[in-house]
Amino acid sequence: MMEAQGKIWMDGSFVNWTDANVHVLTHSLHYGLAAFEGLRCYKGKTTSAIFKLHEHVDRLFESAHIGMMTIPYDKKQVAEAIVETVRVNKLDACYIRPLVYIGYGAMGVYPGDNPIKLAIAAWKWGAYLGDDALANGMRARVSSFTRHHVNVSMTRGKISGYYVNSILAKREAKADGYDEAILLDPEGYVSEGTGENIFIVRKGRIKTTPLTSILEGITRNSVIELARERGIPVLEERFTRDEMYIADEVFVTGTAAELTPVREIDNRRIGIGKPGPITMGLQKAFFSIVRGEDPTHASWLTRV
Ligand code: PPE
Repeated sequence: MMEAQGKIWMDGSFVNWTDANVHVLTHSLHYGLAAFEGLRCYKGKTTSAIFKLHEHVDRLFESAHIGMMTIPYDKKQVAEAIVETVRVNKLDACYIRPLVYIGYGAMGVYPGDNPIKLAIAAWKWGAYLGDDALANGMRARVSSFTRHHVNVSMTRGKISGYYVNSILAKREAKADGYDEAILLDPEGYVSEGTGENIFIVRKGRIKTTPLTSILEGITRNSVIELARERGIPVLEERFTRDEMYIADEVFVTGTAAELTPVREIDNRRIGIGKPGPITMGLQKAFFSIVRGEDPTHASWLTRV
């Protein structure tokens, strides 16, 4: 359960958490066309900072554009509202959720001139897959559900309705005792997790899914950059489920999941069954940057 505390930004002003309500005939609630983002703010030694704020704001606008929703603010206003939401709630480390949605007006699939609304909430959120998964790796299964076909769901957009597929896959995985699901694309190649991008490591090389069937993860892009800086080759190339089984290391990335190792897939041990050296090296590098301990990528952070 979430703690009902603090304020939520709604259409230009802050409202109390418990008053941040919408009408039950809000269009997006019925048909799932809404766009959202997830950002994290990290606590550093002297100040807190939001990771890749502008990249997330850009993607929110891109998702809205794909969904033909015109956000009634510019990017600068949205970025400022996100920072303000963290400040007002006096949070030093949190997850931030902006949501663009189609409001109350006409019902029926055609949204007509219904207003486009924006809300921004922030709350404390620990390790998405648990502290143990972050340290020791998680167990995943390949889902019985297929990831989106590119002409059914345009995965470059972070669109709410697409997550029905994620929820079904996640519930199935959890019911079967796994931590997470890995979905295959309609052609049978590995696409991504329910809320994470996926990487495999074999013989010192990294492979990650190309952008055709996945969300272009901001953490993914950052980790690719960090790996290449360390001289580790990264290929954006399709791979199969058996290639995961025989990988030396597997890990997933996402704002919520951060960089989580995978120690087992479909009851097959990955590598030695523990997070490997490349995974843990990249995880350490990532956390040092976001916590402001390593100043080499200061431009990735926006101070709050
Ligand atoms: N793929 C999917 C499907 C996805 O939802 C996410 C983020 C990613 C990849 C990684 O993207 P990025 O955060 O930019 O590195 N998933 C968000 C929602 C998770 C949730 O349960 O809610 C997130 O991590 O914020």
